[in-house]
Amino acid sequence: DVIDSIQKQFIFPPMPDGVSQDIDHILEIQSALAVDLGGTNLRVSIVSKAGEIMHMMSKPTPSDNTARMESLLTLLVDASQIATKLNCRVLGVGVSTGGRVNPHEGLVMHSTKSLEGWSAIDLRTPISSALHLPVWVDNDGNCAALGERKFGHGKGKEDFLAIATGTGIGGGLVLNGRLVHGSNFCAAELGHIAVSIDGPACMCGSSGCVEAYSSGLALMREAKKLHQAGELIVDGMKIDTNEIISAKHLIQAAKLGNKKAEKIIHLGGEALGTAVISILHLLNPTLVVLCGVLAPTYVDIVRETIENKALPSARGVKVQVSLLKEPALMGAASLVLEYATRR
Ligand code: ADP
Ligand code: BMX
Ligand code: MG
Ligand code: CA
Ligand code: ZN
Repeated sequence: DVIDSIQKQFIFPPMPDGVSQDIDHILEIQSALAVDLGGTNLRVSIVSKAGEIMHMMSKPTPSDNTARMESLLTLLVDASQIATKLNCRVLGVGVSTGGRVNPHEGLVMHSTKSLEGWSAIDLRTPISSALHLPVWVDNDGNCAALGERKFGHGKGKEDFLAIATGTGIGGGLVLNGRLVHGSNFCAAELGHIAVSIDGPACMCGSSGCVEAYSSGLALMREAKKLHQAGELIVDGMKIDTNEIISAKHLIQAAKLGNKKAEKIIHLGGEALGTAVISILHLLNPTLVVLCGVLAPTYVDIVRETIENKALPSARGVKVQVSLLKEPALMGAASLVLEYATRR
């Protein structure tokens, strides 16, 4: 408030009473409402033009479409009220979601079982009717790449790849400075690059996809198997009886010297590295940004796999862990912040 009054007194010349509201308007923070809908979590936040997360809410992703849409709209309405209190002027809504998305129509065309039933869903119409704001929608891996391009390691880069590790494995590709969507919005679905002819079943209905080896869900599947065999818990580990066994426990076990857990994680990292090599040999980008919860776990193994198996000319690629807290959310915000002000 003190700064506010100083700004009003000194930066802006004194004005008659009626005009002071315009100054408040100038001092508003231009911002976006950003959504990230993943296989496990639904996040809604207010992101400022400078890339600051002003407010964040999250809840587990509901399991049916009606509840998903309801939660989404409720959180967005709450966020827009909070935005007013924070003096944020909301320019629009950006939505990052799993699935193949037609961004021109704001439509989720198709989802794998990780968002069961989330197919042929028009997100733009209900959100824009409820909030009276323009709405942008894109795939979450694509949004992660956009987040990296605007606020992260991808700044100023012509060619790079973003890989998002979460429940699944998402991907986003920037080529010649542009995000690639492909002929039917299925480009950069990196989770479904095959690394084996047979291999474990994938949520997409196929098998041997990198997602079936390296995702949070894949590690959870293996952690549960180990636990059932009584081979997960090692000295220094404690798991409550009601706790759901997940990737987190597998990583913890590996760190505490569980060799079987270590081997599973190494296989996940090698699978991811193998998928990355395929992309290097297809596109030869300069940078790969690893995003999401598993990025720090996998980065060294991915680098080592590239070093051992990629063609010498492709090995120069930089592999970096994202420094952003929420790359996909930042990318969803960037859709609004880049395009709302351009119109
Ligand atoms: P979404 O896939 O919904 O976008 P997140 O990016 O929040 O979700 O990631 C959720 C996944 O990450 C789940 O599979 C969960 O088990 C896993 N996970 C969450 N925290 C950790 C952690 N500390 N270490 C490893 N895995 C984690
Ligand atoms: C799945 C697929 C991708 C998504 C990726 C990461 C669906 C619903 N999802 O491969 O589109 O980018 O998961 O998603 O088809 P997350 O749930 O890990 O955030
Ligand atoms: Mg996600
Ligand atoms: Ca993608
Ligand atoms: Zn698959």
